[in-house]
Amino acid sequence: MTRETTRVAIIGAGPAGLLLGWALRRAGIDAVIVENRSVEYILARVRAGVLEQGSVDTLKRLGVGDGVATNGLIHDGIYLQFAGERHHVDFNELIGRTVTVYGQQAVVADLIDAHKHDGSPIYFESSDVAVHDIESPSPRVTFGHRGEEHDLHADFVVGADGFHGVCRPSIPSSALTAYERSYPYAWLGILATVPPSTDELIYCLHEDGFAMHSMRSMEVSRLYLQVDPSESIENWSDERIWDALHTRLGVPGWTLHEGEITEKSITPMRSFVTSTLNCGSLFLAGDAGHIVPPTGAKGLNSAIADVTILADALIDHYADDDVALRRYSDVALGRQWRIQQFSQWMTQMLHRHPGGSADHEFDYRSQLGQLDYTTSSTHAMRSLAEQYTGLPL
Ligand code: RFL
Ligand code: PHB
Repeated sequence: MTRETTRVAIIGAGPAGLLLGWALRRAGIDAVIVENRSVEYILARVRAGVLEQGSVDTLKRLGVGDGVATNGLIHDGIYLQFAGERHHVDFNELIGRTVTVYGQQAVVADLIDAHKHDGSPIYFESSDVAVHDIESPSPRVTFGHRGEEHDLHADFVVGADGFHGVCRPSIPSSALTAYERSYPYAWLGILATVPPSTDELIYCLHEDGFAMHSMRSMEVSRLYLQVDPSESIENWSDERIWDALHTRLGVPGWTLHEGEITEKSITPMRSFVTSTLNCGSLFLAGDAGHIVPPTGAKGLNSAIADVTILADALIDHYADDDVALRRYSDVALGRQWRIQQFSQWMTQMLHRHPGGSADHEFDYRSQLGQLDYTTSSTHAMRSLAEQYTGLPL
């Protein structure tokens, strides 16, 4: 058994864990990151694509913003499409803010690169990761790594291990309530090697269901289709996917360009929030504490927001000021519930609710009314712009 000590033991090398480890390291606070997947697996994982202005500012402030500054695509707004018409919502014109298209994969690659040169140790491919004694001031993490058993002692453990991690379940059930809802739809997402057919993201409500056109670069497009959650990816040939995308996204005078599909998968949609992000010496950050449906592009940005708040609170703690650390859970969850509301609103406005009932047809027409209002009232567009580009920390 190898015994080690550190200040902060971080579980998970996703964006939350990597950014926290990096922020602490820059402040001279020792941290160790324990991850159960391989570095190759993490670098290949395709997920979110849009960074709020505040997330970009955070990456730059922490010295890991060169990639996003060089390769990020700044977008002034988005398109909302419904009833066969496409409407532009110009955030920059409405409120003077923008978003940046830069894949989560690239954020993670930049962070791993920074850690390699001058960062916290990362134990990739760890097995049987478990947290102990979280209700005491000296918690521990045990794990196997390259045939050795490790016993890592820390002042704090941070669960940045995503929705399916081990940290949230290690909080006694009497200390935590889960608030959640599921949605009767899922997203089929593809990556295609073809220049985007649009300059900014298109979110579309069509009679057949939601569709979206996003991108990763000027060479790679990312597109999504609403499908049933029980749908199997085997039922979706490339041809069927492109046909559905043409049908849903098509407007007169516009062409959707097809390309080779290099990745396709189906992601279920869920909203989930824990009642607390703190139990004793354990703190949760990112997807470990909350999940949103992807329609508002908030998952990655929320992880970055949590970490920004938590890193500053831990830095204060080591400067003998505990106020922010004690308030972390309340502050992060307060912001999170606003994001939950926005993500739920965007999701319900833009997806076709399944079923053949009278409600179903009523809902669709009511959604068209909501979209008509949202794209024609300056007040409504400003509200959308404010939330999509990111609430202040
Ligand atoms: P992550 O990225 O899930 O990272 C958690 C890390 O913890 C590791 N881990 C463990 N490590 C050690 N021991 C254990 N027992 C462990 N269990 C897990 C995992 O391997 C992983 O490396 O969480 P983090 O850092 O909080 O970041 C959050 C974001 O990843 C997430 O919010 C978004 O990607 C959500 N999301 C999307 N958000 C968007 O805004 N737009 C999107 O298009 C979008 N697509 C997605 C997504 C999430 C997906 N998931 C979770 C299945 C697509 C998918 C497929
Ligand atoms: C993406 O590019 O993957 C993406 C963009 C915006 C969203 C969701 C996903 O709301």
